Amino acid sequence: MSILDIRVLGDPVLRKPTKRVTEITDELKQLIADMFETMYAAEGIGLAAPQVGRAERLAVVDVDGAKFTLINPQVVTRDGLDEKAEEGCLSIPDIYGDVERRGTVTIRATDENGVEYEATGQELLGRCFQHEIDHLDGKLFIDYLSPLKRKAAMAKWEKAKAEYPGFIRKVRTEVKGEHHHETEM
Ligand code: K2U
Ligand code: ZN
Repeated sequence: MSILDIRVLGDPVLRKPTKRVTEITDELKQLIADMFETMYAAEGIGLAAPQVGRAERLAVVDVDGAKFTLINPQVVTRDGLDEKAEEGCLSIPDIYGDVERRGTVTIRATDENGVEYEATGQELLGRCFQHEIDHLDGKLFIDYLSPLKRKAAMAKWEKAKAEYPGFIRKVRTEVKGEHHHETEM
């Protein structure tokens, strides 16, 4: 398995419509495994295929150990109250903003074995489902911010994006246990 580069805001792939998955090939299964590994290395709870440069309807989620592979996901119902919570995005590092979403969402998707399933998510899981499915429609959480908040976020991003030449964010693995001490003088 490998840790993939994450595409950041400005890369057109994040706004491209994604293609439905028509065949679950070994290559796609490898991509799913790499997306999980990349998500964990980036300390995320979700990751969508466009974020690793693939314009396909595929995302992965792991909220408190509840793991989901979302192939061709769709929202079936949105219920509950509108809930506002702060969101971030692995493709827009260090930018956060309050996003209002329905509290409960039921989705229908296919898993990596080609089995179709439905899942209902509330709170963080429900929000993550909606955040990832938005990615597959080229939608980002900053699109929900008020014009003023979005302007501020974009101004901050204009400065920060210099750290990501080619709109690429390299994900580093945290090497467990190895800590570098200053050499004793
Ligand atoms: O898709 C992504 O960019 C990963 C997102 C998913 C997400 C954002 C906001 C709310 C729910 C899910 C995150 O950056 S993953 C980072 C994170 C970790 C714990 C809690 C919230 C966000
Ligand atoms: Zn995101």
